[in-house]
Amino acid sequence: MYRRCLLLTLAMLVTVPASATQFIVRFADSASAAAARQSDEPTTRHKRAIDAGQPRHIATLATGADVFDIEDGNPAHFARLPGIVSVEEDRIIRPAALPDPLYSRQWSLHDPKAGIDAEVAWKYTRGEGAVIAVLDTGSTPHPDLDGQLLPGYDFISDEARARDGDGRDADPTDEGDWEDPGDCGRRIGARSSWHGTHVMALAGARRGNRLGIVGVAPEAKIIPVRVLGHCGGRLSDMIDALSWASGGEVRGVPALLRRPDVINLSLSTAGACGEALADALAQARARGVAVVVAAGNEGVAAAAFAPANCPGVITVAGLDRHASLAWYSNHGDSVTLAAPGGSLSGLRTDDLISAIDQGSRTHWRGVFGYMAGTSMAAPLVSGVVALMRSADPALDVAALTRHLVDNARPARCPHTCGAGMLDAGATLDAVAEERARR
Ligand SMILES: [Ca+2]
Ligand SMILES: [Ca+2]
Ligand SMILES: [Ca+2]
Repeated sequence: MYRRCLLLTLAMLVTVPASATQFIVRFADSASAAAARQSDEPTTRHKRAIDAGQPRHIATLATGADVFDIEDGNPAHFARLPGIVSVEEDRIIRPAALPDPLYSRQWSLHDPKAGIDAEVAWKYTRGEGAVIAVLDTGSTPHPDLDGQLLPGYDFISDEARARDGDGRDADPTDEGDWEDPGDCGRRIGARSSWHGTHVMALAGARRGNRLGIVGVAPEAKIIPVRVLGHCGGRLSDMIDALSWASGGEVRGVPALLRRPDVINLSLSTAGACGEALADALAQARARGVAVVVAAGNEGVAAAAFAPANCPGVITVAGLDRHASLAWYSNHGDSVTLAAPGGSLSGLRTDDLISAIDQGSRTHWRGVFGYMAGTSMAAPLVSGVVALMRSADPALDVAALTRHLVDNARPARCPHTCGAGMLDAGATLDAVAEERARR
């Protein structure tokens, strides 16, 4: 019977690569094993010089199995040893492969100096139970966002701006924000940006799907809310979107199924924070929803741009590949903290890779591409807020902000960038510690 087992096993070993020379062998009884181990005696080794097929004993494992080496790598030579039950290749084992192929390019998450130390934060949570609303250009079908989105809404009232044939509607699909020459007060045209898709995936792209990137909070859900279309969006639409996305009532719009933990605003407009906008933001905060906003990309004081300059928001400046304030980033007293936004130096790998669409105008197919800006820095903070809420749902907006600020680490900012650089690991350590003390 053992002989038959051996033959079957050897038949399966046909696929062993030619380079394999070590095998793990199990014997039926200790006498057979002991006899086979004699092959490592010096006299037999000497004999091996004229017999490359002689199995040479290397070691005995804790389970009682034995490891043999065969010089020419042909396991058929085991046929000469009596009492063998099984033979298998002593395979090379490697570290578990990272299943998201572009994760290695996400320096913003794991670079020792310029990254936010996401892996430490993920020891506690990957965002289970948390929800992030992203008010932006809407979403486009993308495999790295499959299953990540909750029902959203399209708040663009103006049909021409929306490009979907009507005003507000329940479908927040990004219809493309391409510009022809002369559109939007600009002489040259532009491809569609797919800005909302890029921002959403930075915060919450799927993990472990063997595709693309990993979001900061890959187990959190995202509510796509469309407020930006062709040549941008109206403040009034954004105000209603903020009210709705924080659990408020908006006439004609069905209520949210689940109030989000954080709203991401990777958008800005020049000027003071108007009262209507400030009201909507204050209401969101009162409902327990944190609002994270981009500082803006004009390279000046963020105080000149709304909603970066609004009270009660978490305003995020952009850092480059070297953890210094990026040349384009707004800065100053309105900034709460900074996060990686990319260098925008022309070397694209120093920017942030995320999900986009390949279509130059309308949706074609989901791919991945690099972008830079405070728009990319903000969703990293929103993702960390989702992680914090997942780790401790009792945290209010003041506590969330305090944890981000207290656990930020120093960044090189010639003009101030608030508390410094977002540190997801230190922040989640602090949240877990505080929760354990309660
Ligand atoms: Ca519409
Ligand atoms: Ca629509
Ligand atoms: Ca992925």
